Amino acid sequence: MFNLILFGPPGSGKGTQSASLIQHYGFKHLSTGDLLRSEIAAQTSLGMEAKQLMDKGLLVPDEVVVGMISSAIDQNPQAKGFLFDGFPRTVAQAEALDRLLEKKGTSIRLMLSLIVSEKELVSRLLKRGLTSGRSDDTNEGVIRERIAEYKRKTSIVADYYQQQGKFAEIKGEGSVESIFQSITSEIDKHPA
Ligand code: B4P
Repeated sequence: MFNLILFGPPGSGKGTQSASLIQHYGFKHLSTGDLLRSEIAAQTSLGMEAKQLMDKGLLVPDEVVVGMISSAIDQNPQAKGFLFDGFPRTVAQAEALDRLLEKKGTSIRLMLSLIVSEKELVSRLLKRGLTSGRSDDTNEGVIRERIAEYKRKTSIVADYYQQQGKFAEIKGEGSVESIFQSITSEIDKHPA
């Protein structure tokens, strides 16, 4: 089983590249952002609480996202491998993920980190905000807070996987296709 984490700041292309990677490799895609937005759309109490934080550019509590990922893993016993997109975003989430996968007799094979300048991140997210209807993409202040939250709590998660020898960086600027090629050539260096 090959389990991949696609990592990077908001707007770095995680969701965009995930769409092509699941087609190419048959991964089961688990995006905590998408799971949270489904809860918001269904107007559950979890979704309503998450929305308050997401609209400020802040992370949702670890226990909420870990609970969602745990049920999503349990609901997909036949998966050939998981692509984690936007998760883990804190060291506590990374540790919880290790424990969940260990119970299934598997582990993370690789974390790929998309490197994109802050100027480009802000410009991409503001552009997406024009059409996405996402309230966290329309306000530059909120976008900058999401990037600050990434620097405060998330960037350190890269060290966690680097120490385990499971980490590689990918240049995340350029065409979507050229970035996809760089990602697949890195994955193909790591047989399952
Ligand atoms: P997410 O849904 O994970 O969203 P994201 O980080 O904003 O976006 P992503 O990185 O996937 O976007 P992409 O680059 O593909 O998180 C939203 C919120 O949910 C968080 O702020 C947090 O509050 C909460 N949350 C989620 N997971 C959590 C967790 N684990 N713990 C706690 N809270 C959590 O796309 C960006 C834009 O760039 C698109 O418009 C795309 O078309 C464009 N783009 C992509 N590649 C490009 C390229 N090469 N060139 C030009 N444009 C490109």
